[in-house]
Amino acid sequence: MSTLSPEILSTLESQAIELPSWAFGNSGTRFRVFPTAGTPRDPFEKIADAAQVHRLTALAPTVALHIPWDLVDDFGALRRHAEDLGMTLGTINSNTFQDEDYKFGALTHHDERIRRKAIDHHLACIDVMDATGSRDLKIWLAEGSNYPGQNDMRGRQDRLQDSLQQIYARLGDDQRLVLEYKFFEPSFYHTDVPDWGTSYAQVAALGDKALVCLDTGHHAPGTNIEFIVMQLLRLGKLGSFDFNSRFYADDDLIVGAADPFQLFRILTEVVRGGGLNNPDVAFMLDQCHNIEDKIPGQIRSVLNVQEMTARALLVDRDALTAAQQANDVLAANAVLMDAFYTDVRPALAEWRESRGLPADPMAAFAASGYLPRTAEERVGGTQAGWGA
Ligand code: PSV
Ligand code: MN
Repeated sequence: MSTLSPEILSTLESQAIELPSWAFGNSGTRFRVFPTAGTPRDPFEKIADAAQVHRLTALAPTVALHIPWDLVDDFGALRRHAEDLGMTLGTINSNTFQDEDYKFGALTHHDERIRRKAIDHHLACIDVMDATGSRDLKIWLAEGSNYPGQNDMRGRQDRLQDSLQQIYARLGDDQRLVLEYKFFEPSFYHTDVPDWGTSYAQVAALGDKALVCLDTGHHAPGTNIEFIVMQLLRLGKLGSFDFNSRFYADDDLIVGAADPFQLFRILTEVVRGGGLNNPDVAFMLDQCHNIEDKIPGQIRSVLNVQEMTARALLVDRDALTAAQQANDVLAANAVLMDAFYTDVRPALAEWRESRGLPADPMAAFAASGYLPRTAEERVGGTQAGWGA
């Protein structure tokens, strides 16, 4: 008998995870970017690769874009290309970390010309959203300082709020802004949006269409991330996840690879807080595949999220509540561990087959010959990467 009930399977059927376009381009560390044969040369090819993930898993119908990396002349054409492949275009990510002008800040900068330029970049991103039909603008800021005294931290918060207000005012009725936080890097002394509290304070002052983006890699070691998930859901301000794994800092490794138990705990709070299959909470990946093949890396990632979601759905809520109410510490913990230790992979494979999907999407992709084919076809041009 399957370990997964029909109710759980029907919940899993609605799960959708957004893929980042940049996961399909070349990436690396500050030491070296290793190119791979067949890497997409433009956003059209990135979306074709993303469509492979969805074709084999039925889990990833949308792709997030990054501007200017994914700038094209005709976003209507990119949108049609995506739709022809059964995909839609998702979150638009702004980029204020690769322009000479932004060395000392962008939305927080004291130089009004530079701050205006950064605001205008976000307004241009919203123009893109209008053309792509995207709902969310995701803002991650590389702003801060390296030395005590270098900047007036208070003035920068005030200017950030003013900049965000101007961006917020341009959003359409059905559009949203999500503000991502990160505890350090590239600045090492202070960061302008370092934690969920700052992001929350900034977006709460804007209005209902502004929410927090939680990137799982952006916390200090030992942080109880599921507590933050619980709190943001409770406050109605969790707009999106950027899923990935970290061992040290912003490693951007495959979600669920470094610490599957943490992913389970996060998803358990998502289920508890009504965040699963809730259109207000976007599930996205924010990853890079520096040494492994990119498409299989993304397939593995969405399967990891699905597997841990299934385990989170297995938590016996009634038994958990009863044990909690009885202050039965070990029984409560055991309820959670029972769900976590349940191997759902055979049941998911069987269920996939019953829906006309491959039981093993990783093997099916390897057998498809897609990678050698694209390596042969995609000759010439410039492979996509951080700068393209
Ligand atoms: C940089 O840390 C980063 O990984 C942020 O998490 C963003 O979401 C991503 O880049 C794309 O801009
Ligand atoms: Mn992120």
